Amino acid sequence: MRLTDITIRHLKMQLKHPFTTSFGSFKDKEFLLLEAKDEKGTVGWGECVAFDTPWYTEETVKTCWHMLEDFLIPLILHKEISHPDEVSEIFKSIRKNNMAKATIEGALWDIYAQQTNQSLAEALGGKKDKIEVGISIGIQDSIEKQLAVVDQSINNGYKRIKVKIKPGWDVGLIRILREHFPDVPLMADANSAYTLDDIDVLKQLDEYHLMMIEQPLASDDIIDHAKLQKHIKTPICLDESITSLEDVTKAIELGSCGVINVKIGRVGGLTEAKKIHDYCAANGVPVWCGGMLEAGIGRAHNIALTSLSNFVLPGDTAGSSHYWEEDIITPEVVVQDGYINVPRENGIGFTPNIDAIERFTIATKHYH
Ligand code: OSB
Ligand code: MG
Repeated sequence: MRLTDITIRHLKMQLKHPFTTSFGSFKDKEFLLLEAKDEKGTVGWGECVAFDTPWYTEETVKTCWHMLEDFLIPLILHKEISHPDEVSEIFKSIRKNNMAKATIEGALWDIYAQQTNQSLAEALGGKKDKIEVGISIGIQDSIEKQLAVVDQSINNGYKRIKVKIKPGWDVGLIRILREHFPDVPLMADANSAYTLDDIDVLKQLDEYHLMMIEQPLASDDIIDHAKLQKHIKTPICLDESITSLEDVTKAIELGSCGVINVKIGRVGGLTEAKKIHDYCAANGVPVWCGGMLEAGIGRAHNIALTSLSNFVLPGDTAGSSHYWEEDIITPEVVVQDGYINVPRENGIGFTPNIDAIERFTIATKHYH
């Protein structure tokens, strides 16, 4: 493969429902799409998961475009590549900026899969033909609304419910959810809203048999999480803190978590995500695939990754219609009885809907 043309598009899509976390709320999603063509004319797609503000990690739409245009694209254009695993070596001189890197790497994996006549799932070594999925529910305006959304999600077949918590919207919420839904697989995500001063509150969650609590403490911490895990029974799942396989090995060694949320963008691409999957499988640590409110291209990559065998817990890859009035792929991602079928067509297995993409695009630039 030798990339000869790259197009970056900046899209803005309105979310069906505003999404609220411990750090604030958003009504629409701005993100970059990358379309890459190689010398044989094969086209691959990558979606950059960075948001327009750095609330989740430090990257943003603008930092990613800057990294892509000024550093990453010049390193990779016209370079002969035999396998996408080589991308990390090509980008070795660039520190972090994982979401920007993953955008190009994802497009190359798509091209690689097509040229080797495989689905992206097969190219990654995924064996499942369907994946089990859960749903992540943002903070609602009232308990009544929260109960209604959870109830609807259970009725829609989602295999586990994740709710967002923050100080003041935690034990009370979980207690009421457990009164109404005593047996539903339930977990809470704090997006790093707590500190070790909150141990007493977090301990109170122990009695509600949550599957896990996701990223309770600082977004770059693994030391305090290890301390916290000694005081609480609920398994800790790390999200923000995990940016590489190396982070995973250290977190497991320290006892900072019992579960890992894998996000392709946060760890710098599918190759690193697969390495994390393999390491966790060998060490008996369950993993699941997180979400970044992706549009169809990113969602397709998540589905392919989740087809690997150690993705044993339902992920956050809900159906297209949960987020969008209209997604940018055909067919859209459909969840039935809590499962998504893994496509078997070559590449990502969904067709980018260029007409929809153009309508959501607010800026475009070509590189060759
Ligand atoms: O912390 O997992 C998170 C969305 C945006 C950024 C971070 C997170 C989330 C979610 C929703 O929880 C995942 C999704 O539905 O895509
Ligand atoms: Mg999270």
